[in-house]
Amino acid sequence: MAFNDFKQLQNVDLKGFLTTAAIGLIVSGYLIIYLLSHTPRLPFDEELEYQTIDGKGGLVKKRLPNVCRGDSNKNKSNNDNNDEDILLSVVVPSYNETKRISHMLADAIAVLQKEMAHRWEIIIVDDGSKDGTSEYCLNLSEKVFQLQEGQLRVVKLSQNRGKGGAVRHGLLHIRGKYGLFADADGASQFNDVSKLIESIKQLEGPQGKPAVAIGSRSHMVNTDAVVKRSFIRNLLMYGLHTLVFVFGIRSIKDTQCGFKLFNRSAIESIFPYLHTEGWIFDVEILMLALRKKIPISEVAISWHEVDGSKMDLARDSINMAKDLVVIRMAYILRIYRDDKEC
Ligand SMILES: Nc1nc2c(ncn2[C@@H]2O[C@H](COP(=O)(O)OP(=O)(O)OP(=O)(O)O)[C@@H](O)[C@H]2O)c(=O)[nH]1
Ligand SMILES: *[C@@H]1O[C@H](CO)[C@@H](O)[C@H](O)[C@H]1NC(C)=O
Ligand SMILES: *[C@@H]1O[C@H](CO)[C@@H](O)[C@H](O)[C@H]1NC(C)=O
Ligand SMILES: *[C@@H]1O[C@H](CO)[C@@H](O)[C@H](O)[C@H]1NC(C)=O
Ligand SMILES: [Mg+2]
Repeated sequence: MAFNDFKQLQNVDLKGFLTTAAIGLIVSGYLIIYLLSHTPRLPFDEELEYQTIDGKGGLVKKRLPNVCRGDSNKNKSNNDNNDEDILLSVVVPSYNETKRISHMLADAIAVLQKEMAHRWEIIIVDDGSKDGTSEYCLNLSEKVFQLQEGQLRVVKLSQNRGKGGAVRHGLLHIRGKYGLFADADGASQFNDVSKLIESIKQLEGPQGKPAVAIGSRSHMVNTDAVVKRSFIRNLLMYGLHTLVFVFGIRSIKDTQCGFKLFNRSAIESIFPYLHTEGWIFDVEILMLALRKKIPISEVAISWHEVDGSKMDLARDSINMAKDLVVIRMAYILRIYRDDKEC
């Protein structure tokens, strides 16, 4: 009798212990992911305005349109070019880019003017640069490119948000039917945008379904562009590829290319739900697209390394790895939702 009692007690104790441990583990796991999860900050009021040249040597400041409200800038104020006609909006996230951006802009503007007359705009999202990137770009648009009012718009973020935050902000305030984001370093040849547009048109079909076309460098892994990068850079690249593969995106070879095209409806269904503001945001974009069954095409593009990377290899790789795990776990634990704007 006494012996049996003892055994029972032990059994209860062990069960109790295991249950407590399991609950503790789940709760602390949830708590850790919750604490590491990220909500993009709301834009400050001044970040909802853009600056552009007025074509007479001065600058004007105006309110940005909002994709989610469905306004493609329909307030036909004193804009002489018809805003609703904009085909392509190019968002350029820029952080301390005075040394690199002029090449990229020259390349882009030449292609845009040739391929789509006046039906384009460029939105520079200056992510709290300390080197006068905004002023530099406005000056270029007047003195070098001789653009018209509204063609090149500069949005200045008062505080640095990270590339993901800047791209999100830019794409949510475009006028075009299509939105492209492109790196300021001009690493991709802007010409290739026509390949992306061709590809996205096939995906969206006649009904204009949401669609995404992304540039890909996966055909280049064995070429100079990649092989010549430093050993450590390539090691980190392979590490990241492995991690991305493990944490869920297997159908896409190059997730990180800074040249991605979305149609308006894809922007509406992806970007309001994007949590990540750091470097790994590309992966969350693609995850959201996959979850929402938005078709994605990968298009091979030309690419060359450009010096002056803003990436801090040690710090940023660790953050990317951490954010990648957080994104996947947060969606599993429903801390991140793809049906609730953040
Ligand atoms: N908004 C924002 N953009 C940034 C930040 N850091 C870099 N960028 C932009 O992100 C783009 C890519 O930056 P790069 O420094 O060229 O990155 P990279 O080392 O070439 O990285 P990969 O292109 O992924 O190989 C550029 O347009 C930068 O201006 C940032 O803190 N905030
Ligand atoms: C941007 O420029 C400021 C001022 O020159 C500098 O302190 C900062 O480290 C720069 N950031 C990057 C990522 O280059
Ligand atoms: C504007 O650009 C012109 C031509 O490149 C240059 O000469 C001038 O110094 C620039 N001004 C400013 C304020 O950057
Ligand atoms: C997708 O973008 C294209 C751009 O031409 C547009 O025509 C279409 O309406 C968009 N799809 C939806 C559902 O809005
Ligand atoms: Mg680059």
